[in-house]
Amino acid sequence: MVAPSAVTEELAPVRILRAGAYRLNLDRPLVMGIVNLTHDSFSDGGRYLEPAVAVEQARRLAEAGADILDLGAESTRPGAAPVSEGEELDRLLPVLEALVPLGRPVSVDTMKARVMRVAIEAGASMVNDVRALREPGALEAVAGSHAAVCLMHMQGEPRTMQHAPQYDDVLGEVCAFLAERARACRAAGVEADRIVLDPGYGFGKTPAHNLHLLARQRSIADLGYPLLAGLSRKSLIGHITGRAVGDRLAGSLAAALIAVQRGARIIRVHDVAPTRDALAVWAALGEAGHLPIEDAH
Ligand code: HH2
Repeated sequence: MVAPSAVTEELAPVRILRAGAYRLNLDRPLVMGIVNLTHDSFSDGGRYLEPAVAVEQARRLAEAGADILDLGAESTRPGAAPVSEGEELDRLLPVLEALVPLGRPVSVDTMKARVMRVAIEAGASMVNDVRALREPGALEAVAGSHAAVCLMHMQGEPRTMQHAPQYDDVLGEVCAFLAERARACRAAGVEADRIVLDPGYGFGKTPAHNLHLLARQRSIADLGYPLLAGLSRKSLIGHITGRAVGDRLAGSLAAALIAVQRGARIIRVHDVAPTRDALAVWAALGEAGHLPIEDAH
C-alpha cells in the first residue's frame, strides 16, 4: 500500500472550499444534489431532459437543502452513448442560466474543456470531472477561473470500465492517482482550497474494490483535500441489497453515513432531504459535545 505521505506534500486540511463567488464551510458535511439532463443516466435518465422540468427539480433539491447542485448532460454509465460538445452545451446552458440566480453554487459534471469554459462563463461555480482534468485544455480551463474542481478517479473509460477492473493495490493506486492530479492542478495554478478529490465509486471497480475503498476512505481524506463520495443508488448498493435502482434509498443513506464517518465532506446524492436528515443525526453527536464516532485508519 502507498502511504498518503509518500505521494503528496504536507497540506493543512482545507476547511473552506472556494467555488466561484462562494465560500463553502466544510465543518458540516455538504450535500450535492444531482440533476441529470440526459436520456440514459442509470437512475434518473430521461426525467429531466426538458429544461423547465430540470430547473423545477433543481429548485426542489435546493429547497430540500442541497448545498451544491450538480448538472450532468452526458451520462458516464457503462456503455452510455457519448454526447457532442454542442449537444452537451445545448442541454446545460438553459438550465444553468436559470439556476445561477438561485444563490446556490452550481457544479457542472463534464469531461470537456470547452464545456467547462462556457459553463464557468455562464456562472458555474464548480467543475466536476470524472476524468480529473486529463482532457487537453481542461486543466487550463479551471486554472484560469475561480471555480472549484472535483477530481475523480476512474480506471479506464466509461464505455468499458466495468469489463474487468484490476488493481494490485486499489487504495494505493487511487491515492497515488488523486495526489498526482492534485499536484498537476496546483502546478497549473489551481489553489489547494479549490480542489476536491473523489475515489470514484463504481468507476472501473468491482464491488470488492468499492468496499475496500469505502472501508479505508480515511487514507484518501488524509491527503488533505476535501473528499466527495458518490454512492447514491449505485450498483454497489444494488449488489449488497439486491434492490432495483428506485429502491436503493435506505442502502444509499447507510453508505452516505459510512462515507462521512470515514472523512467525506461532500456527499453526491439523488435524494437530498433524506440524506440531510441522516447527516443531521450523525452531526447531532458532535453538536451535543460528543465527538462524532470516527473509525480508525
Ligand atoms: N457518479 C456519477 C456521475 N458523476 N461525479 C463524481 N464526482 N462522483 C461520482 O461518484 C459520480 C460523478 C454517476 O452517477 P449519475 O450521475 O447518477 O449517473 P450517470 O453518470 O449515468 O448520469
